[in-house]
Amino acid sequence: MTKKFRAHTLNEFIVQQQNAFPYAKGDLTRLLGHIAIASKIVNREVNMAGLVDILGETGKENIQGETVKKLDEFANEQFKTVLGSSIEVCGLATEEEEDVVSFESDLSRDGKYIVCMDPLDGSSNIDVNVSIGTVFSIYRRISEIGSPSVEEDFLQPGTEQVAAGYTLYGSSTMLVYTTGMGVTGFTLDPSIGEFFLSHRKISMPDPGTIYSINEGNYANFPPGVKQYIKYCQEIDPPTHRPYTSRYIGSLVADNHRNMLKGGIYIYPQTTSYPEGKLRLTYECNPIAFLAEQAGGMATDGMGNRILEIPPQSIHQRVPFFAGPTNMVNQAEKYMQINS
Ligand code: AHM
Ligand code: MG
Repeated sequence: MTKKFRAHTLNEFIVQQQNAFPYAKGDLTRLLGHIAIASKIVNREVNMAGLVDILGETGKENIQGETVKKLDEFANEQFKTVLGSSIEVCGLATEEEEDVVSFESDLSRDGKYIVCMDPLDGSSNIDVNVSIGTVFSIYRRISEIGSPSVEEDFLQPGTEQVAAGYTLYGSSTMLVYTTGMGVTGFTLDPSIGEFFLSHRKISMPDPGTIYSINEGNYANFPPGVKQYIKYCQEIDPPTHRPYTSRYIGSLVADNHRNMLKGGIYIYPQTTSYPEGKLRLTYECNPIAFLAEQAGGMATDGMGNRILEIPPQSIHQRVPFFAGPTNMVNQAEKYMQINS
């Protein structure tokens, strides 16, 4: 007998989840739907990037002095347009904008939520057809509904996230998100433009067997990280060491693989980035929320849970250690011995 197959779309799934909360009005459901739509538009451009003349640099620099690629700019504009015309979001903070963007229409001012995001992360991989991603965090605003959003709305600790996720533009396109009830993954069927449920209750294998770090920076790593790398490389079959080294250089893709296969991601403080490279509000917090929801953890390597670090500014950087609990604890141990 053929097994009956019932495909769940992303929309069906988020509506089902909403039904678990009798007082939910559907705003978050619609907001996640809007993020999915903008992601599909970005996905279309990412896929066409080699064909249309969109690759290459704009010649401009973003506020952090990094070169802005055309696709980064395109993605930023798409999310701004889609979220700005939605009625659920009153403001947006992105990697490409120095200040928060407050949506000023009457409808937007009534929006309950703010979004922090990196519209297209992994810029160094754009031109070379390697996986990149969109990563986002959603918070309930703390300013009064009906007024413009204010910076404090965006400086809430990660523990206050209502939802977080990413879209991975990889060999297939996936949207993975959490609302604090586990992590769920959806894969885009490009022929009909629909995300289908493909990964239920993602759970990180622990301990894993992969470590992901840019070892080219080895000489500039803190002693604890250097020792942890040596630990990963030691031969000890009962603990599955040496671990495999995998590093794409795209936060989303590296953490996606690690979450599915079991691996630790580390971007520590270095000489060039004394505070770490990754941004707390729109890169580390969403990945940390997902890591915890998949059974893992995320810290700054100095004993602090990422989600509890109070952001001082929207572009604040932080050292980042994320992965299965046993692996992150082990790395933390080496960091502490050497501090
Ligand atoms: P970006 O926001 O400019 O793309 O930088 C963030 C990226 C992450 O995706 C990635 O994990 C990291 O930077 C890679 O940095 P490096 O090239 O220094 O290893
Ligand atoms: Mg980024």
